Amino acid sequence: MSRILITSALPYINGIKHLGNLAGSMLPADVFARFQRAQGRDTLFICATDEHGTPAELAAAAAGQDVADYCAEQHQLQKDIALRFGLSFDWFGRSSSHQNRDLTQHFASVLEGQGLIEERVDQMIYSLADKRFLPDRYVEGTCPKCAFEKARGDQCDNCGSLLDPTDLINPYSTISGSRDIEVRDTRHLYLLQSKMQDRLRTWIDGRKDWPQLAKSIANKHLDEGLIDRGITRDLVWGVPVAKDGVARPGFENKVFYVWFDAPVEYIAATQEWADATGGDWKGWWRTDAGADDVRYVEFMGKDNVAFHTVSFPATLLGSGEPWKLVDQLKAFNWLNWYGGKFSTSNRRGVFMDAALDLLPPDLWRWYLIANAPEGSDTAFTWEQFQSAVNRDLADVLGNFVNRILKFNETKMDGTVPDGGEPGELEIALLASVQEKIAALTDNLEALEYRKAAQDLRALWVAGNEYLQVAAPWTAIKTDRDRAAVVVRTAINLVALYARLSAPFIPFSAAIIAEAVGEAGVTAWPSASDATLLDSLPRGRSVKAPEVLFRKIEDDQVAAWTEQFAGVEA
Ligand code: B3M
Ligand code: ZN
Repeated sequence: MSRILITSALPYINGIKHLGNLAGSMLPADVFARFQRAQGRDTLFICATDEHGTPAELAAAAAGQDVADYCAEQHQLQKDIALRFGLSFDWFGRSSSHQNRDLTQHFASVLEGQGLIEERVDQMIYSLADKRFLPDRYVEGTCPKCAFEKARGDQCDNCGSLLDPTDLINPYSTISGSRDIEVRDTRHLYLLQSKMQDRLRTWIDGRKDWPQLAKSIANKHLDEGLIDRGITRDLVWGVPVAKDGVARPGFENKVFYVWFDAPVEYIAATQEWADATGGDWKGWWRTDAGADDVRYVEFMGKDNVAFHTVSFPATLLGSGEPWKLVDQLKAFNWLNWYGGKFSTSNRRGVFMDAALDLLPPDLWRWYLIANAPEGSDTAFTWEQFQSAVNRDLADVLGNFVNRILKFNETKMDGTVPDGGEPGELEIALLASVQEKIAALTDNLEALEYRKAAQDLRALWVAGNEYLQVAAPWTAIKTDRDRAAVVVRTAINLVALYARLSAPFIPFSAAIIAEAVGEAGVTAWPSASDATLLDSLPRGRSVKAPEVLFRKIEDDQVAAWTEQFAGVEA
């Protein structure tokens, strides 16, 4: 398969995301996209803001803004920050686009045609104080499954159960706090997932190479038995329940549920991209238009897995149309802030904008990938972050690059030296580098981020160890040819590091590449290439860059620990 479609879970529009959101979908997706492009594969990396539903309405209300204006503003903010983090989306769309409206309405109508949607009269929570229905996040209460007291109407954050507002025990309005609540009849559309149980089971059983976390979550939901889900809401903001611009009778004041239209936006955002660039969206999404040879990989936090393994595939499969389904789904656990959660309201933890105000993006990228919450939840600590930056980036990579290039400038003539033949040390180094590149390539392909980061670090370490033993500063005193071999080999390693590090730390990698005259050279090296350590043209002038990675000092750690610890609610 030569074409790679990548989607990252769509960040909610309700404010700047924190480092956990970045670590759990957008960043690993970006590393994968960069890696695939470097291998020369035709890659399309899609993301968007998720703009509908109660989170958007509540956030706009809190900001005192009209919801459409709020979304437009926040979309631009998130887009700018993503760019500054180096997230290389081919398209960053908006789920409020007309493409998504049309496609969402299309899916609803074909699903209904397939007998998979029906109207039901539902009991919903109505707030007398607020004079309105309270869908999803407009209501909170005690979780019927785990007794967590602040479960939301759509999902319990404590145990992960998907809920309906009427499931909640002791519910209250999140608008007014009022418990003056009654259950009223209202008409809604239901997606009959129960009818899809067998088809989904067969499909998921066929996903042999799904990472474990995703597969176990999917099977848990199937084992519990799929239940029919309401896919409309009594809200104003969202995709109207209409077909071809004509409102469905009885649904004039209703919209589709945000989780019905959000995943559809993966496709609609590709249409937005196609409309803007002349690209061929069908070739990526329709198996009758060439998408059969696409490998589609999704990235998301674990709380999103149920929607991507059950509801969205139910929409695609149930339509009876030839849509491309996900091939691999990479899910992440939580990145916590020390023991607890990130919190905007309590100013706990670092959010994406604050992160960039403090330090360059690559430092965050490296730490977050090297410590990706893959096997279990992990906790950010400043001490770990400091050590990742100082030890890995500054002491190992940065030191190697600067040491050899500075030496070459002061003791040699500042060009890739000619002369001499590789000796035993170089032959051994080549074998070790080849082996490590093979491991790194395999781990990236297998979406094993921590392992991949370890492989990359091991490559950097191998360079330092080589220099230590080969000691060009000693050789130069007696044997200029030998010094030339060592320096040449090391400068080739520098160029190799630029290419291998680029998916992880693209900004620094570009500076390193530039230093050795390889700007824009990003092709992923082949592990079996015998010229890996001797491919730069001899005589090319090379130059040590400015300090690549500034170390984080203890007093900075102390100050930031306090600054981002949060205030009690
Ligand atoms: N916006 C939830 C989240 O960011 C949601 C993902 C939608 S993916 C289609 O966790
Ligand atoms: Zn619960």
